[in-house]
Amino acid sequence: MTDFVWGVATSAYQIEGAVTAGGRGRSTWDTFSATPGKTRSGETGAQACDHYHRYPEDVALMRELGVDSYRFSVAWPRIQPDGRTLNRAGLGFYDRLIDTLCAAGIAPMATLYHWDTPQAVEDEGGWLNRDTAARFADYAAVLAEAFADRVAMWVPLNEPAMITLLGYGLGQHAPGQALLFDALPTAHHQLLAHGLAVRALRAGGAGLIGTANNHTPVWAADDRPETLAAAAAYDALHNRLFADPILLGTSPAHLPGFEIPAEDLRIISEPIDFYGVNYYNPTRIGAPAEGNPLPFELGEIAEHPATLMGSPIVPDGLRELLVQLRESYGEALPPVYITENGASFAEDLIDGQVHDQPRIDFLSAHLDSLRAAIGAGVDVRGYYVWSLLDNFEWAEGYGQPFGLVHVDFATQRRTPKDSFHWLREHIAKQRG
Ligand code: IFM
Repeated sequence: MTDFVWGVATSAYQIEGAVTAGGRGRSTWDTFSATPGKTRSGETGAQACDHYHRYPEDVALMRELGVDSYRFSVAWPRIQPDGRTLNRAGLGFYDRLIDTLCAAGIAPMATLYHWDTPQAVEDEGGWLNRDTAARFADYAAVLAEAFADRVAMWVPLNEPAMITLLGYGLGQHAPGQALLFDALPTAHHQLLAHGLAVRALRAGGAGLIGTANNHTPVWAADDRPETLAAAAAYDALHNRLFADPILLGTSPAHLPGFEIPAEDLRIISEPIDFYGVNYYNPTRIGAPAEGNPLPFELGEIAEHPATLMGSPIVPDGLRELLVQLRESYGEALPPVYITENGASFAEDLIDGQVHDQPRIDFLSAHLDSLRAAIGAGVDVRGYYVWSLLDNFEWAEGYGQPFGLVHVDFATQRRTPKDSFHWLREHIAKQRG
């Protein structure tokens, strides 16, 4: 694995804080997290890890870790506070971050959108409004012009399926709408935004352009026809909703009634250079109980241990899904990067140390699984740990530490955990 890219990943709202600094506009997550009852104990990303001011220290940590690449996201409301007007001070922050990364020999991978929509764009309908895709393409063009000379890899949208399912379908994330299947236009418009952004980035001279889609192996709870139909419906919503249109240029399989017009599919399936996969766990699916408005029931995976979030720990699921992707998409699947993988565990800072052996076991087992997928013929070129820092885990607030580095949110003191030291040695060994 000598040419393999080792990286860490974060996102703007989860770490930056400084939500009014440098002319940043309000985002949907500022609004949502300030709404009583939406996040754990009303926690918000207003301060988070204060990465906006402490990025030099965080880049120094990455350098110490020895990663090749850093995947971060750009906060759209810093660049276009009202979703239209350019804010040069916002560009300035990322300009400094990117220069600091390049000086440290760390290749920047920029995600354009990791869920923090400018509130002004949301007020005009957000992802329910087709025009948001055009707004997003303008924003992508601005970023390409500013950073194409230094950003090595680009990801237009992070986990768009989660925006559709959690943000507009179930209302558990910003903007907090519970529209169930009426949320599907947000998938269409995000897909269009992806395709238009790919075109805008290419026109602006960007290097490698890809995705960061969340994938889960779907395990049917039994083999009754109604359970298999439920599993296919869930697979369509979680896995195929974005992958089929982008990779195959077709409307997603097993989603009757969700047809994307051919002229949009041509934009959406604009060729990409890599396919980013975020993997956390498999999902068990049962047939829907009477009265369930959804065509499936989420089941338990009790035979595996779980993270603090309650996600089953199934390292082999990574191999399983990568092999499935290769089988489903064949030559249409470009080289793959694992753009996120990681876990939260209950852990304490004691005498300046965090002994997070469960995270070491988690990462080690998932890397073994990744090697098995490569051995089975899947072209995987890199792996990004989620996450560099403990951070704001959306509706779960600060209660789910995912970091290789512990953050004391009262003092902002950073403490590398045992997993940080383990990964540093692991990367060094792989390089030989
Ligand atoms: O923290 C999130 C991230 O923002 C998107 N992918 C999953 C992570 C862990 O839940």
